[in-house]
Amino acid sequence: MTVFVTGASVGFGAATVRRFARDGARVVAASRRFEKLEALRNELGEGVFPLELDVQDRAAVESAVANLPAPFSAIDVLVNNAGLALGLGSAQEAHMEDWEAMIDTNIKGLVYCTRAILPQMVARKRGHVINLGSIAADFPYPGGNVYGATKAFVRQFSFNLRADVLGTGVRVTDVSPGLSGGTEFSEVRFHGDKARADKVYEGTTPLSAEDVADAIHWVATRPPHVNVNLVQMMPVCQAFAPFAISRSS
Ligand code: NDP
Ligand code: 8X3
Repeated sequence: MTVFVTGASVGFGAATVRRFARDGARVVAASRRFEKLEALRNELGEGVFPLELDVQDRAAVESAVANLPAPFSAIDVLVNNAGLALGLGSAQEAHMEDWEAMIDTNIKGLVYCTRAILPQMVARKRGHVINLGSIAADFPYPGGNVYGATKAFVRQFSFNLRADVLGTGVRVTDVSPGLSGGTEFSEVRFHGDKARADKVYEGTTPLSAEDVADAIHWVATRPPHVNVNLVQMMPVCQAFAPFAISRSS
């Protein structure tokens, strides 16, 4: 099995590379920080192909996929994991640069990778696209604005992909985790403010990167006739908020 993981340098992506490599899969590990990908290859062996790639760069995505070395070029599983949240400000205050970066990565990057790899899956009549969504796709929260909307795109794109690939044997899954620690997610969201990021997880046992990698691995290893459409997962310490009501008196 050959797996292509975006956002593989840290977090869910690195855990996913480890999970599949442990089973003897060949894994293309793609992200911007090449030294972290090289470290993964050194840790896991020649079955890992480190690929420096910014998924926002459409030409780079197309060229990288077209020029993969032979043992890694026939991709069975694409894990569209590269993504980020930036900021937690309300829509009227948020920075347009943050919004653009989320749209360019979570939506456009995911679309570029999918479009570059899907045709070979359809031609081979097998393959699996696994997209990292989020509970933010389902449940709005203050400051989630564009991040949540990008993940709603991921959900709807995943389900629409299924409609298109019906009859080809290709599978599509949206894996949508909730509060997850042990990754750089909150540090990135708060622009490097580690103290603020750490507070997000204070007093909780969040999902770990390994929990999410397990879910990704599980959906990819079901029998070929089984398509898991959606995995929505939260840690036990997380549940749903009541509706917010603004009262004038
Ligand atoms: P991390 O910040 O730990 O990892 C994000 C990964 O994405 C990094 O490997 C980063 O690598 C990569 N990345 C970011 N931008 C680009 C880019 N332009 N091109 C290529 N790679 C990129 O986050 P998580 O592991 O926590 O999150 C992974 C995914 O899961 C994201 O899509 C996130 O939205 C989603 N998610 C996270 C949750 C959480 O609470 N942690 C919950 C639900 C969903 P590099 O910097 O080297 O490029
Ligand atoms: C990450 C989970 O709740 O921070 O997608 O949006 S949340």
